[in-house]
Amino acid sequence: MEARLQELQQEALAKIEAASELKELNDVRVAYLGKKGPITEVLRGMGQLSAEERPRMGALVNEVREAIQSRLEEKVAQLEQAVIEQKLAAETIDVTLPGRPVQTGSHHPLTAVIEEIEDLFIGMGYEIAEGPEVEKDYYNFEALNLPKGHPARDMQDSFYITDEVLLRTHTSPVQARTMEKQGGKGPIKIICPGKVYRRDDDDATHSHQFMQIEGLVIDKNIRMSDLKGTLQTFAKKMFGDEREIRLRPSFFPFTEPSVEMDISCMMCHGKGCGTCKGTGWIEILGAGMVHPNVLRMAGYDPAEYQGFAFGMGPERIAMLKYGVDDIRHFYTNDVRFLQQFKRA
Ligand code: 2U9
Repeated sequence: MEARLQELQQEALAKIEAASELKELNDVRVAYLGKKGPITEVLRGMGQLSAEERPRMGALVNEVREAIQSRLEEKVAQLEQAVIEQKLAAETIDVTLPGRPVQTGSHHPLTAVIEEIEDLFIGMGYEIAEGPEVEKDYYNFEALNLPKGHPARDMQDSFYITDEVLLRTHTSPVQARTMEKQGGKGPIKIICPGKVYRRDDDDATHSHQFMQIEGLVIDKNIRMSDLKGTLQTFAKKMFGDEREIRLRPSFFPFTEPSVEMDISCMMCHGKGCGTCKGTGWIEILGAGMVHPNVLRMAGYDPAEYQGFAFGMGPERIAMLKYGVDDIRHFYTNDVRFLQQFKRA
């Protein structure tokens, strides 16, 4: 019986050593320490022993059980620790690795320029006004001193929907609507950004759809000097404090006098280069004092109120700012073009 117990203990300990899974250890526990196990069988045979033998054999059985149980507990703890360590190793993060760049979007270059211009004028006290892109002929032309028959109204230059409705060719109708809404009373200080449409063949500098930002200031005692100061401030904030501006006489039906504003070339500082076509100056926008006819048609008395207005094309400004050579890049959504403008 003693030899059997020693044999069982060796067998069980050998299986415990060889076990690599917790389940195997459980199988050993059930096989050797369970009610149906060989040690319980030995215990059943204890009845044949003498009274002197029984206590010694009983103690031996307990020693064997103890030896197997404690080795099982050690091995279970060992395997459980190994599982934890495997898990930790698998989940270990090397914090010294460089971070994965997060794919972020970025503003479209045109949006960035429009928002920069809007912020500049909002900082100067202007409000943003918007209006319909499908516009009445009256607000797009007549209210802007462009009566029927005026050459600027030629059908081939505009997308007419009906004789009286068209896609607006500038954002000036928004200013005309705002003046009319004011009923000829009170100051106005707005900028009007938005899409405009011209019936034009697209090429590197022309698009049938493009953006415009126009501005309008109406108040008492508004002078040309107010316009010049505003344009100079805009030019310096937008293109650099060292920029100079010059105003050249021009003509627009809705302003009198009308001017075109140039800024000194930021590439050659006035010497002459490709960007400024050798002139040292770059045309940025058109402007002028609001024509009295426009004031009157909107209900303002030109003897009491005066105003100035300006208009610019953000695509042209973006092309200058970013060195873009074809206006169509702004509209074809080519990722190769757009991703060059990712946030720095
Ligand atoms: C009202 C009165 C006057 C808006 C003006 C310009 C000059 C101008 C063009 C520049 C390039 C449009 O983007 S562009 O093609 N615009 O030069 N626009 S003054 O004058 C107004 C507008 C509304 C009631």
